[in-house]
Amino acid sequence: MESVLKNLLLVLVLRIIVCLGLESENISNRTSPNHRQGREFPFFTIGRIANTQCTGVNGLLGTCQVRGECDANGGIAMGACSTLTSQAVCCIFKSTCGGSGSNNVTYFQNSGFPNPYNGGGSCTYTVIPPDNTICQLRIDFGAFTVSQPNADGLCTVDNIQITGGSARIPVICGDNNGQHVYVPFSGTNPIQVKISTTGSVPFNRVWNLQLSLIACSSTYKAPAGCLQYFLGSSGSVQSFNYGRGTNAALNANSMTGTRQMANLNYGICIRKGVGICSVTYRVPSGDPFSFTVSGDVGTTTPGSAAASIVGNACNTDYLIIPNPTGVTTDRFCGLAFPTTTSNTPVFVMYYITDGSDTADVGNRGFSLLYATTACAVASGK
Ligand SMILES: [Ca+2]
Repeated sequence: MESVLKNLLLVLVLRIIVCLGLESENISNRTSPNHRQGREFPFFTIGRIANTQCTGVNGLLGTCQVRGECDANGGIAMGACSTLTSQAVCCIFKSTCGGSGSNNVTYFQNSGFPNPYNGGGSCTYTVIPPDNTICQLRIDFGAFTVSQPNADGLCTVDNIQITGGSARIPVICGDNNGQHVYVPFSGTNPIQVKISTTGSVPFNRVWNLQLSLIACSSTYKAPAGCLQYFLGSSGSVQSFNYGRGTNAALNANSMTGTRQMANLNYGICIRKGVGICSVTYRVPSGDPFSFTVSGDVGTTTPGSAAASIVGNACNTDYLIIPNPTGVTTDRFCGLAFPTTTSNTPVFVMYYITDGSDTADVGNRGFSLLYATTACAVASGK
């Protein structure tokens, strides 16, 4: 019995060795333009490897590359990315202050990550689009925690500024784990991602930004005008720096400041799948502060129907949901949010804030759930 198993194992090992030999020959042949015909695995080419996104054994996203290419580019090999050959590795790129590159995916981290950075100065990573087939940069804030804004929502101590693209990207700070932004490239001009921190203010600053190039032909490309683009058929949307705690900063009236970022004006879009007709936004249960956009949290009970304000009375900080059904206005503010359904060609809402919060007290922004709904099936079928 044991000898049978040994023989089977030997045959298996020999088969693997033969296969790997064929494939590695195939790879080396493919690097030469003179050898493009009649290979054992005609679907398997170097070009195909180089262009594929992969997930490394550490869970990070990388680019499938031949091992030597990964080493030469300064990447870290994180496991195999092809079942056909061990020469193809999932190549992960990490960088910190002063870095630049054109990789499909790069992780831009604070110095010493995952430990926090307590110092000051500016830290920039520059993304260089390889050519004009790349249209957008998606930045996922795997981690991004820096100081809170001042009481008016201005990021005066720490902030992130993203420049060089063809759209204005708001300056943000505070707690933004899990947030993301899309930045459209302006031709092949580079985009700078700059994090500025004030060393004289002690704070455990942490960032790990996933920078992904989005091809013009990609189904993940955001529609024009969308700073954020949510791909799931349902999910949650939060304003930048939304959180359960209050901002400790006091405003000019010695009242609790806001967590909302000042001077915002951006679009939040939801992907509209095939056969989908509408999207509904609602507040989650269990968080009375989930819509505290304008007003005084101390004197009005957040979440009560009476605390909701709509229409032209919303003129400082507010959400616009175009073409909502069942209501006569598209503006929403105050300290509560009525469940709202919209059925525009592109699912979008706009978030606008002004430059101060002196008249308000203790607002936190919003945390809404969304769910898309399929079109009604025509009767008589
Ligand atoms: Ca305001």
